[in-house]
Amino acid sequence: MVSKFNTFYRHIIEQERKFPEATGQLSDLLADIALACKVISLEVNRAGLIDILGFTGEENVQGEQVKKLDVFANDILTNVMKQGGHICAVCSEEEESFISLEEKFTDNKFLSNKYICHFDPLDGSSNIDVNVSIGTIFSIYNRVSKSGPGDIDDCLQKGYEQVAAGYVIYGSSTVLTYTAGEGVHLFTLDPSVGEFLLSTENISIPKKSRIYSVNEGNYSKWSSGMKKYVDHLKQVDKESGRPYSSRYVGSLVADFHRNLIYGGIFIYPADKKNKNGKLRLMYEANPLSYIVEQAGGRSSDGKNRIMDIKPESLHQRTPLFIGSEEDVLMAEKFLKED
Ligand code: AHM
Ligand code: MG
Repeated sequence: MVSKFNTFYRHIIEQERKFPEATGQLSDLLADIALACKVISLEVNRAGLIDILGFTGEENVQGEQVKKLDVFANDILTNVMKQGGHICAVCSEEEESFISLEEKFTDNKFLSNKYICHFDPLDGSSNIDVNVSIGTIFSIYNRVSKSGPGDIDDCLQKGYEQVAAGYVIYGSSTVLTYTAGEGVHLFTLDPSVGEFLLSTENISIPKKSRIYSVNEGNYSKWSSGMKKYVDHLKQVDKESGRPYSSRYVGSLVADFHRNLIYGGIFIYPADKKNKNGKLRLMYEANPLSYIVEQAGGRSSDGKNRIMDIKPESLHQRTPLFIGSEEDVLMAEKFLKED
């Protein structure tokens, strides 16, 4: 239970005040992201109506072209980032390359565009048209270059260099979960006041769970270690809490969020067809890994810690095993047999 009424913005400012050298820019940047996500949330809620009225891809009553939701989310996020002036590069799962940005407030005594931001603007795209939860994932790094617009080295940093990460789920309510390295905190959007209000502070993921989330339709393409691991989870053994329950929404943010709260392991492994799995290191795996580790969980590609992987390209994929620590450790043990 939260004892005091607190907004997202007030919470991040309070967190930033713990560091005397902080300039307040990270708080402003996170507030910009939250604003963009409120706009996306509104549009997601209207999506069903837009479909009924047959607008998508056509002109609406004002004679404007109606954008697909994922394009809309990408445009809102990149535009808000461009206007905010806090970042020197924005990288999006929807864009081939990164967009570099000049410093905006040149009279500021601090370098204004000191951050890099990565987005998966609308994760769970296959669920957009069927009213199942989807979300936005974001990740923030300090720039490594000294000045000017950001470059590729700014954009390709290891996950452990993140200064903040989070996601917003557009579901039965809109929730925002974030970390800036001081625990994981959850906010719920109150649509009547238009604010994200603090729901839970310092979330910790259960050390061991009874839930696994994986697309089991790919079973025939898995390695022998992966097959044995999932077979193991399904065997009956009261003492170790098996069989596990299977829960798979098909939206990473939604599967991850449930497992963060109840405990669980989410897996998207490598398989015969997708040698590096399906999910993207920079846009999906790294931000969720930062969150899970802050919550006391674990995240790996089956062998190595996700946040230690040196990225070679923006859209690089990685196998992902993420969630309750003991479950991820167990999965890694089975994969060693491969
Ligand atoms: P997306 O970014 O195009 O939505 O793809 C990522 C999604 C994840 O949200 C989800 O976990 C996964 O793809 C589902 O993949 P599959 O349909 O192969 O199970
Ligand atoms: Mg995605």
